Amino acid sequence: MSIKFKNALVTGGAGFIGSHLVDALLDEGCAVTVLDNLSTGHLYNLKHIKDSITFYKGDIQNPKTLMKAVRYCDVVFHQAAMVSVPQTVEHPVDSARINDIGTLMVLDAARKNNVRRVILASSCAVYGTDPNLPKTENMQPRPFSPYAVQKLTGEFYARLYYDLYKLETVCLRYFNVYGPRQDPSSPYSGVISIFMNKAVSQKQPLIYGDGNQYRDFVFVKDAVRANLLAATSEGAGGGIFNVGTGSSVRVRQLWKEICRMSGTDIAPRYESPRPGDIRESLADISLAKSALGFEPEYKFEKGLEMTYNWYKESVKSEVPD
Ligand code: UD2
Repeated sequence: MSIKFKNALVTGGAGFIGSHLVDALLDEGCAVTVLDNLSTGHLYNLKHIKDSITFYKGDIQNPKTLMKAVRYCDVVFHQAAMVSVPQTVEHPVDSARINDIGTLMVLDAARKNNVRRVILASSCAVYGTDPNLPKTENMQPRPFSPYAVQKLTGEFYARLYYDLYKLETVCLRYFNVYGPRQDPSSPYSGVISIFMNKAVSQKQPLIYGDGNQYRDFVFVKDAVRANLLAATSEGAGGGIFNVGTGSSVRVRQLWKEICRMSGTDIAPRYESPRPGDIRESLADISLAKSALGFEPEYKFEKGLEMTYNWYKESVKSEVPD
């Protein structure tokens, strides 16, 4: 891909998706600045490129640090957030400060520094309780967590900055992103990271419900490509796009696949469904295809294998979490 910008800021660049994005931007010859308060991100994720980036340890809510980080950037990828849904349920006000005010501050810093385009990490959480599948961007959002409301608010602000200030903004609604570097250590971590951790340490996984619930799992490198396309595609400004694959995998089937890959044969433990969980999730990605040229490149088996290899290696080298 040939990108048309030289200087990029990645907020949350030490995190799971952010750090992969930093790698891709460097590969494209971009000068990259990272702003991260390391609350959930890890310097470990940037160790291999630490001499090639400008790193600011700081909060998006600190105007001074934010202005310093955004200066000279033509594109901002805003990944920093409180990313756990249950955490935002426990801390609705604190999370709103980070996810709403923080996002507004990033947009405003971009406006004041004449940034060309801002890409916001949004979420399929905004679809909430709507049972219709697959999800299309024109469905009425029905958020049912503070996290979902906050992501939706970010989208509204993005659109407002586009209309009012002519700042080009693009919102990407991530479905279930997975891959190397996803931190499995919290009970609210992504199911793939938890299952990988169980498989490599030969422990029994827990399946909530009957395991027939399904998700649209998208490999992190595909999510990164969607970001680069969103930053470069003509006419994408003001848009909102699903980032998924358009196909789904059941949780039960996911564990089976990981067992096959790892030579494990541990039967999962089943518990009642997790409160608030949606049953099924699936993206319609036709808009991202037609407007951005987005096409997922990693088949599920391939992405899962790359992820498994990473977890296997990181257990060997005892990656700090
Ligand atoms: C995803 C996003 C979340 C939000 C939400 C919107 C992740 C990590 N989270 O939550 O940020 O956007 O979508 O709907 O991408 N499960 C098990 N065993 C486990 C862990 C999970 O059975 O040990 C099940 C869980 O009950 C659910 C499925 O796996 O049915 C996926 O869970 P998840 O936490 O990975 O992601 P999800 O879809 O709840």
